Amino acid sequence: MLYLKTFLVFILLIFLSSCAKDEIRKPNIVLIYVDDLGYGDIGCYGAIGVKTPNLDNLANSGVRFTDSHCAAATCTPSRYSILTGSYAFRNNAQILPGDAPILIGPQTQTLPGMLQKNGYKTAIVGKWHLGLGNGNLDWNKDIKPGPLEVGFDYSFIIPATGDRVPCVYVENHNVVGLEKNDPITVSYLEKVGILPTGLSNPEMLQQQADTQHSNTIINGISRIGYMEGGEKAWWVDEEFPNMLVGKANKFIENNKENPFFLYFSFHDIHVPRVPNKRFVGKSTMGPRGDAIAQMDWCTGEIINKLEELNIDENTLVIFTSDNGPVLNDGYEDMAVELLGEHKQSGPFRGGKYSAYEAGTRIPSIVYWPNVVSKKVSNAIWSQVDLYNSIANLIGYKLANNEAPDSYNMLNTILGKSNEDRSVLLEESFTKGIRKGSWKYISPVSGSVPDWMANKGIESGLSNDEQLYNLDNDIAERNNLAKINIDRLDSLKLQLKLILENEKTRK
Ligand code: NG6
Ligand code: CA
Repeated sequence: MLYLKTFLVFILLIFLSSCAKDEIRKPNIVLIYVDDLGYGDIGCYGAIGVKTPNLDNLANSGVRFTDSHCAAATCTPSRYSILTGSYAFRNNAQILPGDAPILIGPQTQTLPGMLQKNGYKTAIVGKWHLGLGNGNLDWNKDIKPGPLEVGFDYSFIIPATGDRVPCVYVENHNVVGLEKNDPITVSYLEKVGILPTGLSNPEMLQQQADTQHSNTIINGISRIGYMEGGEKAWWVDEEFPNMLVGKANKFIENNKENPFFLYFSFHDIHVPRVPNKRFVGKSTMGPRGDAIAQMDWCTGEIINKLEELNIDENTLVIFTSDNGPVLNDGYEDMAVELLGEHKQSGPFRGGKYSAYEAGTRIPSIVYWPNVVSKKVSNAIWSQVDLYNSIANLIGYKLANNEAPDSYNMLNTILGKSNEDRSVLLEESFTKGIRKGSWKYISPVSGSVPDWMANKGIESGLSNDEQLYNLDNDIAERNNLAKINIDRLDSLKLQLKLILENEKTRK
């Protein structure tokens, strides 16, 4: 009898403890990942030519960071790092063509995969740009491996970029709306099929483009790469905001009862910039500014949905960008001519592609009503740290070989601490390293590619070593490499250690 009683009490205890666990629900996580948004491009960071009321609201009750960084100055490496917690150089991640095989290997542990293991439903909606398939992909069959094979439960993607073919959405394993009798062919080597190109038919274009962006015309825009077929499946660029917000909010609705992770990866404000007509003229800067207004609206729609479902207080929202800003990135959209007083890079030098600060120093806002309080934080952290920090948030301990470069910066990210990352790697066409206010940039041999030089992009590439003290030289003008040798040597050593070790986190 005593035995039976003890047994029943034991069962009751187990039952109660499992109820308690259910009550402490894991927070939802929404990562809003904007494309090519610069430090100075939104209101709360000093934008002049465009208003961003939704983002300013987030910053009014969240943490706004002034020294947070994407892992690299271009998209593919940054995305690789944010999803794997690994520096991009470890897998030689560089801007991929639209027919590249998947960059994240099947054994790689990923942020969404880690969350999946911990009971989250995970989704990507928006730009992928990490490759699909294993080479020679047939777009008319099952498209895999892709996001579903590396940790996402649901995927609705722009496969590469808006300026690259194929110009179709892929939902889970298939091109959306593809008809059997009109198969898709894609090539980055030679023209396929008979569709007009920017070079053959410039009169068909909404925006004139440089030669790299003058291949197949889809929706009045010439792209990088050639495609043929799949006409019913072609996207309409102007509909990106409605389409992507629609899919993102549907995923949120479907998962409102369980923890979810949404990686909402914008097309804006990447080229081609052809915002929906609702946003045309919303800025004084032409299509680039209007695309920022559109991006602000999209963000607001996600927040509204969280509020409407009454789950905003249980959702950590992280808003940030994949690399710094660029004005002319291949299309004649007046971004340079209409810039006015607006400073897309804020006070920093360079932008997208650049080794200078504006390459990776981007706006980041962390918003979580009633958990995170309003703050402006100058702490240094990198997006590569999100993996480990989120693991800590949900009480998961990383395996030894998981997310090798991801530091636990949770307290900094939630605004509870001002602690800096001990050293910060900034990847670009070379490597930079920051320790506090000091910054070192590795020299490179050779010259800057023509397309960069022609577009007025300050690459930061130099045959000489560069050392700056951002405390009194925020725009990296005064190279101290020959003056402060000790500092130079110590930063070089830090960089060497990163490059030589397979793992940099504790
Ligand atoms: C570059 C393209 C640029 C853009 C970029 C990728 C040229 C000359 N430029 O190669 O237009 O597509 O790749 O941008 O082809 S990113 O944000 O995805 O890194
Ligand atoms: Ca980008």
